Amino acid sequence: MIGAVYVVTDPGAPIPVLDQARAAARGGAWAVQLRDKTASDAEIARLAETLLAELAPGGLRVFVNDRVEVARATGADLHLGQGDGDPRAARERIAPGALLGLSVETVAQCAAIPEGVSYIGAGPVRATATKPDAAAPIGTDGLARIVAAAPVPAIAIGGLTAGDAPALRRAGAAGMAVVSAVTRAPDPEAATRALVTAWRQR
Ligand code: TZP
Ligand code: MG
Repeated sequence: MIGAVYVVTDPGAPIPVLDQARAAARGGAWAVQLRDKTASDAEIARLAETLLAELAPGGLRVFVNDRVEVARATGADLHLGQGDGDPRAARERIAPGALLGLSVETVAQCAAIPEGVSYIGAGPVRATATKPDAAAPIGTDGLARIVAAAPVPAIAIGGLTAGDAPALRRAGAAGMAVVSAVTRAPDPEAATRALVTAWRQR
């Protein structure tokens, strides 16, 4: 149910968000997340509807970050940060078949993962320039501790590249999420494919 490669889009990257998502889908990503702190709900909804119509039929999961009502209105999946409001309330608002993700930075936060959360985003595993307010990196050891404490699959995030895939798998992650490794790559589709290939290698 949770796939290997999850690409989070970045409106600050060199190519448009829709093209980032399309490249990720062509490259074999399991999911994309629309993450934009400043766009309006209407803009995010329009992007989500476009991606759902184009790419969900091929199996891509489409998440919106921190927009409960956009997820409800479009049928998209939802990802929440720790400060984004009550995941239980969000679960009640979104479609029964929609996935719900929650960011987790510490083992302590694993005790507060309510039923109805589908996966956690665990990190930042490594230092990241993409999220200036990110907590200190937890490393693959910290990731393994969170994996052990969490009642749901963990998707690693933060400063990750294809070379990290083996260590993330050893730590027990269900998948890996990236922003810059795909959205700022010279060839985002090839970069996504490289992540998928690295994840499958064993
Ligand atoms: N949450 C924790 S780290 C991060 C988010 C959204 C940013 C990851 O970006 P990158 O470019 O893959 O380091
Ligand atoms: Mg948030």
